[in-house]
Amino acid sequence: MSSASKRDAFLAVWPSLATELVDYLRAEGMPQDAVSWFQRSLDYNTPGGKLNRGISVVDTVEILKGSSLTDDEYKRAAILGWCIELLQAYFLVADDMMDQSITRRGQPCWYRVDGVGNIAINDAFMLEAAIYYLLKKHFRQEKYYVDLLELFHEVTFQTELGQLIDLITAPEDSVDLSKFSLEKHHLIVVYKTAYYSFYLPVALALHMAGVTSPSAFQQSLDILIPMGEYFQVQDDYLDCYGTPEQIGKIGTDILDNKCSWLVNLALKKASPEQRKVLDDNYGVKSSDSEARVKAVYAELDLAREFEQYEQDSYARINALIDAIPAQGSQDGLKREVYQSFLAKVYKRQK
Ligand code: GPP
Ligand code: MG
Ligand code: MG
Ligand code: MG
Repeated sequence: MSSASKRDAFLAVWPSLATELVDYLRAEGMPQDAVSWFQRSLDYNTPGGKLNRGISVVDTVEILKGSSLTDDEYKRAAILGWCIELLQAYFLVADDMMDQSITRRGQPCWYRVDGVGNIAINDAFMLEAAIYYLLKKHFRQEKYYVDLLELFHEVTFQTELGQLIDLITAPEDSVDLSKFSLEKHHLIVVYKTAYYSFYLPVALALHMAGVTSPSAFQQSLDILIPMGEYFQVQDDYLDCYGTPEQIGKIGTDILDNKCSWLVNLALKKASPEQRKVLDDNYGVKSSDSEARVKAVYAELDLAREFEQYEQDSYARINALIDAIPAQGSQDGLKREVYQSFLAKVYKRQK
């Protein structure tokens, strides 16, 4: 199946899930304006992205099974996929407020929509609550139900830890670039991105496929966490070098004093003069300062550094994948699970 038709098939499941969620509000006797508000928040924030995480659940379940899914198997895998997309929606609504972002997926960030503002905080909580409503409704009878709950809870906590260090490493009022390091960056991105974006889809698929052996989950972590780190370095790169048309959002990392991969590379390579420009302009909320930082990035040829990093990461992750026996490991995990994931993100432009 082409990736466009995969996307269409996955998207086709969404309306019925949104309906189940708003029907719950109706059943609780909520007023019509509340029902409409939730419907609008669900539709504005959940389906508009690349849907890589959600579709990966379906792809992985199919690869683990080794043949096409029945309609019912497809639907259930897609529901788990949509639960990750709801988790992502919850994180993004909140992250955009914390990062004071302007646009997301080519439209205004939800908190910036007329009449929304701080209500977006509650909307974020409701997007998270929707996950557990759907899990209970559709998976309560499965013996792996508790595993699903624990997994979502653990991965959410890990992401929040990552977000915490992301935020406290980037205070608005005191810029101190000596607090940054690639080690710090590694910790931030593994926690804020890799667990929920890369490990979670595969771990959900493993539970659904009835895999219980801890070594299967460990193998997934060993490969998917480095892949998630690579993905967030791409995100940091695109924040500066992607166009808003491409990436659907306006980069804010320099203005926000973020411990981005780019600034860490710049700090490693900068001359004393360049370091002074960075110290004076990084995290200063003005487009002139942002432009001065970007000029130093250009002098240091960070775009080339990134290309090199991308090649090296690709080789390193492929080596991890190739270490799995060609016929699959004992636990039934095949190289293809990881190859299909890597193919989705390698050299991505958005
Ligand atoms: C990506 O950071 C990380 C997240 C979206 C996780 C947020 C976690 C919470 C607990 C709210 P980012 O700010 O670089 O993403 P983007 O560039 O898409 O804004
Ligand atoms: Mg952000
Ligand atoms: Mg952020
Ligand atoms: Mg970013």
